[in-house]
Amino acid sequence: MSHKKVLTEADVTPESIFYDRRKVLQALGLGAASLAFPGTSQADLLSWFKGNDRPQAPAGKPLDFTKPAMYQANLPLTPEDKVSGYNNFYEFGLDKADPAANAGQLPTSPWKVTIDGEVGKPMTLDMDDILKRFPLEQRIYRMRCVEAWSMVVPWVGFPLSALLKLVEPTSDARYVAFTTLYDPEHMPGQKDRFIGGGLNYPYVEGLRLDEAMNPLALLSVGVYGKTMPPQNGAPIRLTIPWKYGFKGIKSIVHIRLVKEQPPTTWNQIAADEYGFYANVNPHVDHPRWSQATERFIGSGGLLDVQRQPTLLYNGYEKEVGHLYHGLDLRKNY
Ligand SMILES: Nc1nc2c(c(=O)[nH]1)N[C@H]1C(S)=C(S)[C@@H](COP(=O)(O)O)O[C@H]1N2
Ligand SMILES: [Mo]
Repeated sequence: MSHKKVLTEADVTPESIFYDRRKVLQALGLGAASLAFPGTSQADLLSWFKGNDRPQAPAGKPLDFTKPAMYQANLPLTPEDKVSGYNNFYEFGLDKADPAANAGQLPTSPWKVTIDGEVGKPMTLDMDDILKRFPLEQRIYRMRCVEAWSMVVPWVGFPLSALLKLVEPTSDARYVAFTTLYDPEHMPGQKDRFIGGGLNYPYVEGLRLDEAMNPLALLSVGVYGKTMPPQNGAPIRLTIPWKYGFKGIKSIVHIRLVKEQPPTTWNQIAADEYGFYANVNPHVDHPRWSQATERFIGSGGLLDVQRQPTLLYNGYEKEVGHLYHGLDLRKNY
């Protein structure tokens, strides 16, 4: 999702090669760095290349949740180590392995979320409050990154609509604006433009109110049955399965109901490439690569890259197609 380098679709690194590259890097690192730092032990260097010297997140806690039949899609899941090892979270670096290596010390408890703006009952909720108030469910969703890779993820969360109803949106509320935590001390990408890819921080996202009220729109607090790992956006993030992954803003601290369409981070940096809507669409290509197919990240390893057709609205047309009737999807990408 680098906006500077001119990428073709073939440059988007297959995850099998990504894992291989980590191994090569580790091996090379050992060799090269051993020469540069003759006093350093191989174990220390290997540890450094793996990110083992950085504090790891505490293990996820098991959550209580139901499994509504309609959301238990019968699809092969992306394995847990890939869901939480291959991430985009630019606050922790641009490499897919950076979030897992660098997000471990993100303080996620206590955590508060403020919901305000065009609402009758603005409020600030503690995470414990949120977990008590909203019954959790597991939902198995397809997840499609704009970079043309995809996963199938068992999220645990609750409908965004439940939270929005609680604060009673006024008749002036037309959009919902979301903001990620701003904490440069713990998010190195917010302090250093090189690490953070030159994005504006804090990361912001938005939805039309009717999109936000759609039953598929989920606030996720866990994955694979346990609390959310920091690299996936602990303790609470958005999951909008019919839109490109960048709409799924992580580590949310503020939800504001507003009258006008709010600014969104990737749109601010490259408006011609990342629209406000960002609905998954095989017929509307990214200016630098095709969106017709995607690389599914499954249990396979090297040489087992699975390409599959991209589905309109990521396969959720029945549930969300009506939201966009009469909208030119080429203009409103
Ligand atoms: N705050 C924040 N949220 C973010 C991002 C980010 O860099 N910062 N990356 C987005 C992108 S591009 C994707 S594809 C998804 C990835 O979510 P995952 O790592 O849980 O798969 O998070 C989205 N949410
Ligand atoms: Mo993405």
